[in-house]
Amino acid sequence: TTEKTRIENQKLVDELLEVYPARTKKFRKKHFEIVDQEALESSKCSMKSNIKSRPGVMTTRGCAYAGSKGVVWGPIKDMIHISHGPVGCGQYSWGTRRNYANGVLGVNNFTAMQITSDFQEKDIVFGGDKKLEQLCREVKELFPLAKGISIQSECPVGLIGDDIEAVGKKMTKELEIPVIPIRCEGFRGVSQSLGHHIANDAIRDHVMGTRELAEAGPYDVAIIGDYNIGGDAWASRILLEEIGLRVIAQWSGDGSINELGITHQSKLNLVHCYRSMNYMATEMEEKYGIPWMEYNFFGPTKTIESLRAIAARFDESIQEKCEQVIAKYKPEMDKVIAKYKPKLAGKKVMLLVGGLRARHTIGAYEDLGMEIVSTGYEFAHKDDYEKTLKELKESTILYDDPAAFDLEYLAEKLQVDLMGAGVKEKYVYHKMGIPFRQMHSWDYSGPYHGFDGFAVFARDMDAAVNSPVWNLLKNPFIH
Ligand code: CFM
Repeated sequence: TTEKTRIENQKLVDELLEVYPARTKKFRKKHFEIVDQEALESSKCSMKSNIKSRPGVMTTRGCAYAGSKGVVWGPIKDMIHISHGPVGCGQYSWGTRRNYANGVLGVNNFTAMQITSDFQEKDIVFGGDKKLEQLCREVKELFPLAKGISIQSECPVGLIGDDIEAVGKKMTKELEIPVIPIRCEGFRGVSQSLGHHIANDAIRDHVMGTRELAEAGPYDVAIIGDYNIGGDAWASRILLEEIGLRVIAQWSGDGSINELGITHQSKLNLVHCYRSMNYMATEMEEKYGIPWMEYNFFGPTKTIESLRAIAARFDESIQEKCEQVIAKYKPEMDKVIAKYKPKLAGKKVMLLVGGLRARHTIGAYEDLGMEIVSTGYEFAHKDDYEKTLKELKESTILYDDPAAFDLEYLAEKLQVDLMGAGVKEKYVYHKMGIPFRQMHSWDYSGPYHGFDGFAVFARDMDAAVNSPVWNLLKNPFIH
């Protein structure tokens, strides 16, 4: 029974925590929760989250710079994003997120570039503002069609007290394109999450409401928080358009600065990644009265549910088209399920993703008959955990900012059939003989959003779990 599993799982987590020294154990204990009936009924979660990682305990989190440059601003394709500071941050985050964008590289798409001020000792001692000005001028000369520049601060910029705001003002005037300073120094906050917030605030202060839509329509919507990983936003956009809506902006996958500037004229903001962009949705609601809603385009069950909920915000013509679209794709989706469910039903899945997907992808796994036995986040907040509870069954193990050891211990003891996390985890699990899928980058695959995405998702999960290679591998660690 689930009650019995819950007690067993509680014991498992207690055993896991035994390896830690007393104080660390006390601290880390608050980052685990075994879902029980009470939590399910109340949707109240006692999980501690969004607090500093325990020193010495390996964390998979990123930093504020990652959250701003890598996540929110980086995908804006027609701007140059300067990694301002020492060369490493820009270099090691170069091309690591699969945010696809249309356009011609170097002309109207700069997403594949790594532009950095490459701080040297001299810049740390005497300040880097002059160098930054020079860099902005060079950018304008090299890429005259770039529609703006963002300055993404790395740690030292904040530590030495450079005035990038003054540089931004001066350069905006001189170069006649927006030059936007962003104070996303990596040391701020406890993870990339504060970087999202800082990046959102910079959009609010420098871009929101600055442009006008040539012709506004009754069905104008904006996609907020889809980064077009492996083409996700494209697979989502076509569905919204098919039900008769007009997508006026994509935040920020395959997006442009103009799209950011006109979004205050949207009729409804559709929020996919709540964690990274809820700030802007509420901002536009407060300032311009634009309603927003969350949706989930992973797996046919959630996609259909979401499409209907979106259509319900509009008139009957949209609702009618929505039903036609569902009727059109449903047989295709049933075919995908008929093909893969028999091979995947009952398989146990464990997940660790950033701040959203650990709950948003659950429905897609369940559409294939797979079961989530344990899930959690790197940097989610309390509201994310409470939203997650609605997707979980009793006895599921929930964790926050887990250490590599925690995950490996649980994966082994729970005998999971599939682990879904990031590249830092992947090869450890392969060595353990456990099938693995990257749930950040989609493992060089995708899209996973929408109906098109589900066909790819199902194929990929089957390929991972049922690969004959696992039979050839004798696991040296598990016997
Ligand atoms: Fe949102 Fe994301 Fe995520 Fe995220 Fe990220 Fe990402 Fe993520 Mo990696 S914006 S919170 S900071 S859905 S990069 S596209 S996969 S950790 S779960």
